[in-house]
Amino acid sequence: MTTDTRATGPADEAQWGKTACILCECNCGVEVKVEGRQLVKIRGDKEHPGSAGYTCEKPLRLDKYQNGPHRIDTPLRRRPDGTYEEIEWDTAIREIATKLAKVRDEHGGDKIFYYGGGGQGNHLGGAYGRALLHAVGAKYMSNALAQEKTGEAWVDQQLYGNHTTGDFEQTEVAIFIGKNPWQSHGVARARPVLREIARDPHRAMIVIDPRKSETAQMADLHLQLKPGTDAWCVSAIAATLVQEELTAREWLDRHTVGSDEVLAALSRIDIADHARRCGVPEDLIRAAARRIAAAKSAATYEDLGVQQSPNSTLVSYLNKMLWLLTGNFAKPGGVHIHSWVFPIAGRWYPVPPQDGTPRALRARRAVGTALMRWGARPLRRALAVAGRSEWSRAGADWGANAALRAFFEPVSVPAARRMADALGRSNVEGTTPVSGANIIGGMIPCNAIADEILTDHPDRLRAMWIDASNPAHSLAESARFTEAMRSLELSVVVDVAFTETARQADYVLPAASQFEKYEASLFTLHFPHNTFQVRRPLMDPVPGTRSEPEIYAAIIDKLGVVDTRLIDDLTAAAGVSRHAFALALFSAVENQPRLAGLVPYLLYRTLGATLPDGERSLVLIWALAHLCAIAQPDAVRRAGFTARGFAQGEQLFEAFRSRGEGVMFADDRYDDAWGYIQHADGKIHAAIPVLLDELARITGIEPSYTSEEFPFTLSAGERRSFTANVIIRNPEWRRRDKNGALRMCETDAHSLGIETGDTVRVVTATGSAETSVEISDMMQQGHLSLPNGMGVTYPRDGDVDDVTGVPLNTLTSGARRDKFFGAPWHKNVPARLEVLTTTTAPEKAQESQ
Ligand SMILES: Nc1nc2c(c(=O)[nH]1)N[C@H]1C(S)=C(S)[C@@H](COP(=O)(O)OP(=O)(O)OC[C@H]3O[C@@H](n4cnc5c(=O)[nH]c(N)nc54)[C@H](O)[C@@H]3O)O[C@H]1N2
Ligand SMILES: Nc1nc2c(c(=O)[nH]1)N[C@H]1C(S)=C(S)[C@@H](COP(=O)(O)OP(=O)(O)OC[C@H]3O[C@@H](n4cnc5c(=O)[nH]c(N)nc54)[C@H](O)[C@@H]3O)O[C@H]1N2
Ligand code: SF4
Ligand SMILES: [Mo]
Repeated sequence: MTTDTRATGPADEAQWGKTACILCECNCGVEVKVEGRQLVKIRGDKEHPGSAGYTCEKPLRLDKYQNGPHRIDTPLRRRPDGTYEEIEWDTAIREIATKLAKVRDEHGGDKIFYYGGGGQGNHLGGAYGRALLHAVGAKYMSNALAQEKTGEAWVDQQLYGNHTTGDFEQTEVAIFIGKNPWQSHGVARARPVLREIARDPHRAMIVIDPRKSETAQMADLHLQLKPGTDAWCVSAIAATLVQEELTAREWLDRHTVGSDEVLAALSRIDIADHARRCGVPEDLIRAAARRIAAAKSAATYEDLGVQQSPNSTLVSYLNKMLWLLTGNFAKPGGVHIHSWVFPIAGRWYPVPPQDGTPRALRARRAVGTALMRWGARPLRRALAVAGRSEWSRAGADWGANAALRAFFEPVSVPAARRMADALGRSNVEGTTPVSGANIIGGMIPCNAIADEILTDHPDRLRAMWIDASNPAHSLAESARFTEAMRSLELSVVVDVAFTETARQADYVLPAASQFEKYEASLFTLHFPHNTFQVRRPLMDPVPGTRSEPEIYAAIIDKLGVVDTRLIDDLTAAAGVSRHAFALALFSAVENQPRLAGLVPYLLYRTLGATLPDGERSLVLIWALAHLCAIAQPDAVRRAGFTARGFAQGEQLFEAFRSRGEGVMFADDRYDDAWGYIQHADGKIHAAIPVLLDELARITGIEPSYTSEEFPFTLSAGERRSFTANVIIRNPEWRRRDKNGALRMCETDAHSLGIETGDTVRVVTATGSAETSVEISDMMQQGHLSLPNGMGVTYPRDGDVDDVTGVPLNTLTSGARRDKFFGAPWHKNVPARLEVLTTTTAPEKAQESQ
């Protein structure tokens, strides 16, 4: 039990515990008053280093995530008739491990697919899940990022090999492209930050959105384009920068290569013609470009409006040209590459310390690596023997400490890289075996998953492990994904709820909730002050549920892929000291590189046992703290962790563990952004030939996505005040818009003879759904918008399942996707409406008589 670790203070404060909101990637710090198992009061935590007390309206009802009939508390096994029976944990673990091993042995471990591993607030479990991938020899995995962010990630890789974030707190001109931060956040303390920009006459906001979204309503310039035409709109802005000579030529010459090709391509764009195609007045496009160019600083943020629309990868590239061509990189208010605790997708990059590298480093690295590699076993044996008495333990610790001091600097980067590459899986590249889809950041496109299963290709996927995600609901074309799941030899779902995906799985494993175990989110994307919060459990797990680290460790135990002598030796080393353990672990991995991917499991089973009761899963945070300090020693030092070498990671870990409100772990400098570029020449590689070709191609295309049969464009997935993916299933958590109405403009509604509150059937090429209508002046003619996160089952009065709102992916198609990285076009679904009830129209008619 963990009550003793919670906040102390006046009697009535005793039940308040620190944690975070888990409803979006911002993970604002909150304090929660717990009574029994209820989260009775929730308030922003002023001590949180990122959110500083801010929250939006959503977290107040987090209890509806924590408690309710949706929670499952026993493993379930599917019967042939599709119903589920409760089974014991031991049975579940044994049967699943046996079946995983069978698929591995008969078809190869690479036929086992891993999906998910975390949501908006939980990444610790998924990090342990990476060990399972390695234990079965899996190769392919994916998660929700591969249906939104991988196109942008690829563009980032080409340009500078890293991830960027905009400085919206300070920027003079904020540019939001298919992004509505008022509702969806993504920017820390989004609403005060937006209000501040809107209020300040010297700053400006430019919004590119077919809707007059809450953010667009605050904008100085709203480019209300036709849905799906961003490629023409954003290229016209970039072309204006070039053709009106508003680019930062000198800066580009100094800091980039290939910008001439970009400038040449953009100089060929017919701005007036592109303006016409996207439906935005040419004057407005030119005004936007001039405002950006005149500003001291500008930063852009693109999101689903373009990432789940046609030409998404090209638009990601064009978006970056807006700040790049104007030199808005690595300066206050601009766009920056930032530090990480651990990159959620992509490579782990060490940034060498600036105080010079000792000359003998290479020699010491060679000696240190050789010693680790060849001395691994004797070292472990010695530590095991030393662990037996206090006297020899002290001596062994002294020796280990001295060895680490001598060799840490030269060997820590290569050793850490080995582990980070294995865990980050960024070294998995290429294409998928069946459909040939591009793998980015180690992930296959979500839209390719069903293609990789529903085939008789010998290399098709045969088993799937799904953790903390609901793909049967959240991925395009639910029916096809469901069919794919059912055709597998084995499917396992780990979740807190009996989700749409769980209802298709062979086994369902009930997880402890995010308030019942240690958790953390790896969305550490801030600049210059990057923060990370490790959250303690607020209560014990619901009996019958288990944390993911426990689940993964139990399955890997059963798979029997790790020599028990290694576990014994590492445990003995952990008994000596963390120095000794680190040395033993590093050398074990150096000696047997395949162990790198199993590190989370090895840690959990060995060093984890030395942590106080209940804190075992924090052992991975220990490793992450070290990886973080090894990767960015200077930024971590500036954040106050001034010890050197191994001790710096220890210092950071202690802070992660003890500061419940979160920790500012890195203090970046504007100049660091240059050091964070991963190209050897330290420059931004501005030209991406394949996308410049694509730009030339689309200039010849007249965008048109609708037809006589489907005259509307449906945006399937608007973020609203009370949507949060499907983290909270209970529809009662919504204080407004409970049913998630379809928004449309007045002209369209009246031409169909309908009013707010009427019911229509939305029909697409894939499916249809009934929904109520809300007339909204946010919408332009021909554009419809439905909220995300709806349409899930929820048990009413104990057992009857209710569904509130539209399950969007019954309407979407897996085939309509980006040609490069497969992102679905959820924001651009051709649709028609059939009017079902028009209750208000006759009333209106009566009123007017
Ligand atoms: N309240 C709430 N917040 C959330 C979430 C949530 O479920 N609810 N989910 C979180 C997640 S996972 C994500 S990825 C983010 C997403 O955050 P956003 O991408 O900001 O959210 P959306 O509302 O999906 O889309 C943003 C805007 O794209 C516009 N749009 C539609 N079609 C087009 C188009 O063709 N071009 C352009 N330029 N714009 C278009 C829409 O009108 C909308 O205003 O939100 C996060 N935050
Ligand atoms: N049509 C359409 N489809 C979309 C979108 C859209 O706009 N339109 N948005 C897309 C986007 S951007 C995203 S990010 C995805 C999100 O879709 P998913 O990745 O499927 O995420 P969620 O729906 O939030 O599902 C998270 C799951 O984690 C479970 N969970 C919560 N806590 C825990 C825990 O501690 N442990 C475990 N094991 N499970 C837990 C929840 O019960 C839930 O089932 O949806 C995508 N799908
Ligand atoms: S939903 Fe997002 S912005 Fe709102 S409180 Fe939660 S983490 Fe913060
Ligand atoms: Mo997302």
